[in-house]
Amino acid sequence: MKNIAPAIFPPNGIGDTKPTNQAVLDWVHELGNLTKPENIFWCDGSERENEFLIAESLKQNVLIKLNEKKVPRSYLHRSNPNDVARVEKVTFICTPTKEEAGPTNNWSDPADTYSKLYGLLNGAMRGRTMFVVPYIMGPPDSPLTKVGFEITDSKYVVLSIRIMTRMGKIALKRLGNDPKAEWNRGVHSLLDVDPDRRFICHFPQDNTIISVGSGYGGNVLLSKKCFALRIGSYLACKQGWMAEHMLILGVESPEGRKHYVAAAFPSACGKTNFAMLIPPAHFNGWKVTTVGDDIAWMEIRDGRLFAVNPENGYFGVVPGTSYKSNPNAMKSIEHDTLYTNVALTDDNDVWWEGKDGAPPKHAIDWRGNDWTPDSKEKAAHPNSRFATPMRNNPALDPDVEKGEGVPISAIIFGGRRSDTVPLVYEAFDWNHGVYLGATMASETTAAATGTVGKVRRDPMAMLPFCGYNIGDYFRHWMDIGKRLTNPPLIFNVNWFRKGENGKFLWPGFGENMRVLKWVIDRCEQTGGALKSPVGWLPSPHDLDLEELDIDHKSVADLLGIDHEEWQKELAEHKMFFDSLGGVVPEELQKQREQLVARFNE
Ligand code: OXD
Ligand code: MN
Repeated sequence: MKNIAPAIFPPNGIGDTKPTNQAVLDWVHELGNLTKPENIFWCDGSERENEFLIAESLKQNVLIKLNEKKVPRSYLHRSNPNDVARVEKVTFICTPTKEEAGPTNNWSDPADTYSKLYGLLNGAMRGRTMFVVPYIMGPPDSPLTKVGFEITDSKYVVLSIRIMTRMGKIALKRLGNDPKAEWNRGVHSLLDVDPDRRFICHFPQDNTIISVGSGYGGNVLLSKKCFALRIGSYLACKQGWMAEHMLILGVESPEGRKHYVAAAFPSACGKTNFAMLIPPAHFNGWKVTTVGDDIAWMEIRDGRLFAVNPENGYFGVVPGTSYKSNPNAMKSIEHDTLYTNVALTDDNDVWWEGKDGAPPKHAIDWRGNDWTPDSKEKAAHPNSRFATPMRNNPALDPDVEKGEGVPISAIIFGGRRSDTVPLVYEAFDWNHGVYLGATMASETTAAATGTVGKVRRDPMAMLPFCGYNIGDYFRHWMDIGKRLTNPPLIFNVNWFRKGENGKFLWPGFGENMRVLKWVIDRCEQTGGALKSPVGWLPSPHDLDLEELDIDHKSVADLLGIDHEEWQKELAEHKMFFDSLGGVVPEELQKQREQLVARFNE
């Protein structure tokens, strides 16, 4: 087998920051004996270490240095063309019983899976360096913050984790020496990047993840989807908090009144764009700030929900990102950014479909082949990504490091739906809001392998990320509601509704501020609404549509409830709940019956 990750040999003073916690040392020792690396590199997160790893990655062609003038301190990585997205069909939740993983997860028996994976890992790091990467998820002094370690043989993973988390000594300090302290064990090996030997396995009871055979971010940056969401959601249910696939943003009025909103959208549906929204000129004086763009960890304090962003960087979808769609993202990725699977121009700049300006006359595409505007293939892979530190974001919220988190006034659910679902509506109460989340659906995207554009139910955008039985997850949401004396209001949005001509009815992007403003008005009890069978709906004059080029018919279509479409939708809700095989809590079944009854009134 060709060694795709040859060992590197650091000089003294680099790669030798060994933790002192005996449990960590024992675990690394065990994995070292199993995978038999050439050497072990103990990461400390320092600048010097990072520079050394970048230099070695350039030598081994793991990275390509980009034009220093155009994109300073930035690099391009190309993953194997067979390995460009999360693979849900080889993602497993390995709980003692199948029932604990529930009807929406692939399950496999923990003992059998450990044995299979240990077989694959046996000798897998021969001739390679084993990196031990300590990191924390959450602000340094937050009670919600958790420690993880990832063992990996990929330099790209180490460099990415350094961007995406608070990595290195800070985690060793947080963990301390208690051998019983809670920390996540993550093991990753590229093996030979063979799709037939690719498995992403979670052992929630052991706080352990083993991922083999992939080098794509979502499968291998174990801090993110694997720990912060799958294992995180399991721990959250057990410990009474919430781990959600949500962005967190702040909205401040010209008078200085500020609210925080958390929003769950499936992968590649615009969470990063929404989190970095720039209000249109009409909203002069309004400010939107980003706390997080993908994951929220939330807990209850004084009867309210408080959220932190466990991450330290953004791993966003590149194609479509432009100064028109997301100026803050563009500014964030102009420097100190690690790109994956975008195109490389002749002057070592990066390019992707949807970037501002004309396409280059010639480029090297994401597979490393020549590309011209006449090529049939895309220059950048539709799921090409940037990893960039959140510090790069000009709209970063000043309270992003606040240990107690930010108080959440509203939760928004949303999906990509061409029809049926109105632009925005509000749930009648918490449990109705849980129903909105539980039945939300979206057209699938390139973030995961499989068909693109097919409507699938994706409860709370957590279908691929809930690390335990979805029925228990719904129950957990309702239990949280019982403990909240000042719960966030819950909304559903759909930026993607299309008109009869097949064109989007809503302009989206910055104009989503108009919807956000209504959400805030509702939180402040100043916004008007009409009662509809699906929830509180704004009438056209409840939305501020001034200075927006949109006709009355489009607004009516955006806010309309088509009873025929909804009969189909209601039948699909039932089919979805039925497909879950009896795990859906009684209260949610009741919500469905009440919704049906409201349509029949
Ligand atoms: C992501 C995803 O990468 O949801 O954030 O797939
Ligand atoms: Mn995501």
